[in-house]
Amino acid sequence: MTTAPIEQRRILTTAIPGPRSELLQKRKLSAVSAGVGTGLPIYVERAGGGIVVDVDGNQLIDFGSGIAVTTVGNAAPSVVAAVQAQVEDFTHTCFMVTPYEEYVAVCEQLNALTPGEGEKRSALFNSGSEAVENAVKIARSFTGRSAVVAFDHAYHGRTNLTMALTAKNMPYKQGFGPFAGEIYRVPMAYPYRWPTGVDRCADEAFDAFVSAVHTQVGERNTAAVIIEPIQGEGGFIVPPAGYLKRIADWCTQHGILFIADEIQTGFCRTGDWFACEHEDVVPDLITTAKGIAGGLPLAAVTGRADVMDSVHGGGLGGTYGGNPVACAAALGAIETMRAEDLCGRAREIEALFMPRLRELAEKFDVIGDLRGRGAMLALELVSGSGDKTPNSALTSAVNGYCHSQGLVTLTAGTFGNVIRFLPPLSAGDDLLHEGLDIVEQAFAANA
Ligand code: PLZ
Repeated sequence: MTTAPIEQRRILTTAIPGPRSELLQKRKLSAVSAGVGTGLPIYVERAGGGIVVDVDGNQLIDFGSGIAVTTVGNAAPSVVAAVQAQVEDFTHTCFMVTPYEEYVAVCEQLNALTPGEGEKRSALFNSGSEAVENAVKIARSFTGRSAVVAFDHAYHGRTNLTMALTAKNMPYKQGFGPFAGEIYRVPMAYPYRWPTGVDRCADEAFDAFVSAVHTQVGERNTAAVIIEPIQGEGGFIVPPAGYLKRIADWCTQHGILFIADEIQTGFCRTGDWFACEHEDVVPDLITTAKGIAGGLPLAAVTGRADVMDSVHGGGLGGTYGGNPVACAAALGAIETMRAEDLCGRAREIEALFMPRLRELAEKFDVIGDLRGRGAMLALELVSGSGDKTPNSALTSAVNGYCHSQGLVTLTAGTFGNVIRFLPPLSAGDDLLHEGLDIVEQAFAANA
């Protein structure tokens, strides 16, 4: 077993990817379905703090956290200890057959940590998509209505129902239909691209939402409205202040459940436990996954007790949902988030990144927008000189340059023109600064 801590330093020993990774990628191509892509095909041996170590001995700086998952850091000590202890006791019984305390304890934590003072209940699942599917099941069961309203640029998963909720065709939906019915799409309050300008975005987007639900769907047919408080895959789109609250309040007036999909934004990522808190919004249901368990597969639906308890006994479940090892990992991760004030750390990371990204945006007019919150920040790239045409070619070039220099970055956005930053909250300031140096060089070399 390797136990020496990973030196928190970027080291490039080969080109990226190196020869061992290239060999593994060759095996991948002949063994793994071509449908499963890899953004940066370095093969990982170890990871921790803010570093990913590959099989060639390269040490890359991590600005991706495995898509916002390893918020507490990779192989975080509290997660490792909890998993090791649990795995020796038992690995699985199925909570629906013979239950165990860890599942209940995770639900208690979720009920206490999510926004809202009222009584709450939770249910556990394996993936974010599965949590979203179950939130919709619960909303339909409670309201007796079937329609679900989702937004432009939304991402909610890759299963059949969640593909229908996801807005973007390529690569998520192309050729995979027919999709689940009774899903309706409305415009998103996207300040940077609102046709009549950022100042009119909040009011006009809200009016467009209300009008679309009223005229096309009918309030009394609508079970739920689902929204990511800051859109993730869609490009880290932050709606204007107050917009989420107006949507949530309008839902309450009409007996429609407001579902916050906090799968990417949750668990300290945006500087609060949940992004809704920043907007003083209390969702009826909230979906979580990713950051919850330090890298083990776990997801949840948490919400008002009357809503969650309206489902008939046995109506929710799954063989592995709330697996004991994943639950132990979550308890360890949540303990670390509390003990190390990782919400505070996410705000520090924002304070470290923002001035540097702002400077970059002033220097390069191809950076059309800089947005996000906490350790969830992004740059939207455009043609420049006032032309907002999405610049996906430059986005790929910048992303590729970062990879070649040993910085793991991710792209996002409906138009593929967003570079996003999701560092683990365990990464030290020096590494974060070094990563940002590389981002600067990437623009200098390509813009
Ligand atoms: N809801 C808000 O961000 C997952 C998907 C990456 P799963 N986002 C990363 C990809 O290309 O598959 C996500 C999300 C939001 C739901 C999901 C779905 O979570 O755990 O991937 O099913």
